[in-house]
Amino acid sequence: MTLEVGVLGYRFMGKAHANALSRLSMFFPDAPDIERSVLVGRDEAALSDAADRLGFESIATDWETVVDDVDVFYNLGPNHVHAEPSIAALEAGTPVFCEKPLAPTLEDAERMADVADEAGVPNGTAFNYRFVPAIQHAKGLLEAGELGEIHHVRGRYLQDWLVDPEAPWSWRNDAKMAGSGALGDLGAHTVDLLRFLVGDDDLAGEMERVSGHLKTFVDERPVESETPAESRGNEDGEAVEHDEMRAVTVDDAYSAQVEFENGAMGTLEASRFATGHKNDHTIEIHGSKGSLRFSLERLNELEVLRADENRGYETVLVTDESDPYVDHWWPPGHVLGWEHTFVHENYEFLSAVAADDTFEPSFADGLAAQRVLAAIEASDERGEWVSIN
Ligand code: SOE
Repeated sequence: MTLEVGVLGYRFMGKAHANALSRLSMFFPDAPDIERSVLVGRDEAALSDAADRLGFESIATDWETVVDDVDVFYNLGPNHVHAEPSIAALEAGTPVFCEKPLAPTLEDAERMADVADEAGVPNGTAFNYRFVPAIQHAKGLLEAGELGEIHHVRGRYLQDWLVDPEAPWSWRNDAKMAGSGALGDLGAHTVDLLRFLVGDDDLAGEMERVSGHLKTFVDERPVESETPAESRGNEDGEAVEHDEMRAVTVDDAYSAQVEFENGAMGTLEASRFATGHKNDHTIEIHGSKGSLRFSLERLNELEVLRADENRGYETVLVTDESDPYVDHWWPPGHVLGWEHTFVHENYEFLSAVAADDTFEPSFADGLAAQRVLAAIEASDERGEWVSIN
């Protein structure tokens, strides 16, 4: 059976997922057969051009006609269009894969996760960094107890694309469309990765309470009439006037302290103002028997320190065919990159759809991350620690 995939969104994330979909049969021969069936957006001309480039059979400007017509629905639009199309698809019994953060608000994320639960069809939140081979390797070490009891967990996601006050406004700067700024866009990844790595009950457990701080450094930005396909900009294709300034209503950066269920301490941070850092996501974990470090900028490596060996951090090269997913690509040592994480997550999600199985990270995982983000925001507003419930 061939799965007909409908995709809403055709810029940055549309391209990343279309690339993944086009690689599947080439590198993952056991993946289900899929057809890039229909690409959904608002601007017909841009959509048609994108459909040609990204290999889609057809286009549609109204998602309502698509969601129950396809076998799988991908929601890769800006955050404010995550809820309604995803809910409609799930209600029609169509499996949904949705970009992160699951929604701009906790309320929307709750509605989405509730409907996903009732629908009982495969659903996924696109936290692609779970599918980095080195991260899966780290999870294996943690699950095997090789780091012992977890005491410290640190997650930092640094970018700098807004440090220039003239950098253009986009939906990512707007609270109604994005929900939050660096917090939701980058912090969601960190929170999810930490839940994935140490969230099990015998490790740190879930995050229990947080103390957060949010900061907006530049409160208005110029808008541009055209947004290049590669930018992080106006993915809904909205036309705007030159020289117009628009308010920035989200955070440019956040930091948070976290207490985990089992007593571990965490610190989280993300910024779009970290000069010189383009896409620098770092995770550090310290346990009673050892420590580990991962950096997205060196994603084929994992640094592991074992207390009983007294050799400091040693670099594990996660490029052998025995490493997760690597056997599907090139001979040992031929490194993987950012785009491979999308291929891996698409492979896992579509395999779950074909088998009518559950997939993780699900909408429930998207909601769990959103609860942490909402608590960080509430803590910043109230100036006190906030429990996550
Ligand atoms: C933002 O700059 C962004 O593109 C995020 O939206 C992605 O989720 C992240 O993977 C890279 O940075």
